[in-house]
Amino acid sequence: MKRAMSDREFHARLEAEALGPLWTVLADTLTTTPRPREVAYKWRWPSVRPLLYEALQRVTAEEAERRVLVLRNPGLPGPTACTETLYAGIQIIGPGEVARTHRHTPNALRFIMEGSGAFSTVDGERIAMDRGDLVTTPTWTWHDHGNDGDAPVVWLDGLDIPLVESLSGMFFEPSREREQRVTRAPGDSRARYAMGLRPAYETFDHPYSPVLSYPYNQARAALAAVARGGGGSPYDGVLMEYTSPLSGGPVLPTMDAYLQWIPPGASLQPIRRSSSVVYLGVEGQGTIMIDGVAFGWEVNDVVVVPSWAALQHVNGGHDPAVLFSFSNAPVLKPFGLYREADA
Ligand code: GTQ
Repeated sequence: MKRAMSDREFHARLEAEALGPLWTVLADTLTTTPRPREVAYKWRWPSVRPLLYEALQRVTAEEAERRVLVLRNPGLPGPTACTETLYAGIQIIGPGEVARTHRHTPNALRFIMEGSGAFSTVDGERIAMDRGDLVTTPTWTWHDHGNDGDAPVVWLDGLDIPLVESLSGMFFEPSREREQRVTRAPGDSRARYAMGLRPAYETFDHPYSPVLSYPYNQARAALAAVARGGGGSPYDGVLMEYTSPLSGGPVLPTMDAYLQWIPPGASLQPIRRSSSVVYLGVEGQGTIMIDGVAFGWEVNDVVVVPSWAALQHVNGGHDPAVLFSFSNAPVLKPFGLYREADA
């Protein structure tokens, strides 16, 4: 085709009209497979912990609203992005402190890493937070945190902040009450929905699990029992999903969560997934191979696995390895965007 003017000059005239050629960007847009900007990364607990305890001295929970070190993905520009859609942070609350009541559209989950005696009050129910527990504060639920113990309590926060931002769905509201009044009996959500029973006279009309707490002793016992029975997947070992007892689906509409057991000596099969996953070491140690690079992990290390990276779990030790993880798979699945492939 004959071109009277240079392409460069044509593209400049397009740009002046807020137009652009598709044909120069098509191959970088309709990529064969996902090409996320998020990169594989590991945050080592021995590096994070002293900085977290320094933050405890430097800023009060009152000043900070939430005293959190954000796990910022080196491949992403945003100040709060661990993956393209997921936020992760490590929060610390000292004895007697209060992280005041607020609510927001992002969903949150917490996995307790260190300490005991903390609690979150979620929509009027006081939820205990002890090491290994999973506690959720679903979208738009009022929540405040406290610590009645005599030592700091630390947990991993998982939220869908980058997703909510990208969808322009962010809403936030502070409460007039610094601490919520407790209006529900202890264990109310568990009694109503986690015992294989449900109140026959009420409907729970929210897109998230009515169970706000999944204590570690129960989750760990289930995991170990299934592992003893020889169960497991060739890719993940014994991978148990925290579920909503009503839907059987994920605990939160935008994030699913798992507790996982990698048997001693296991070198599992590699797999790619179009979800992004944040892993937290809970017991023992292991290695996550990501696109051929070894990320050795120990307790309280965090490892992020990008979408479509080749992922392989290895446990070269003599003890079982236990991992917690959360992912954005629930956002992908309804739209046909979730895929897996052998790697
Ligand atoms: O505890 O409510 O890591 O609102 C980020 C935002 C924790 C929280 C975070 C939050 C919270």
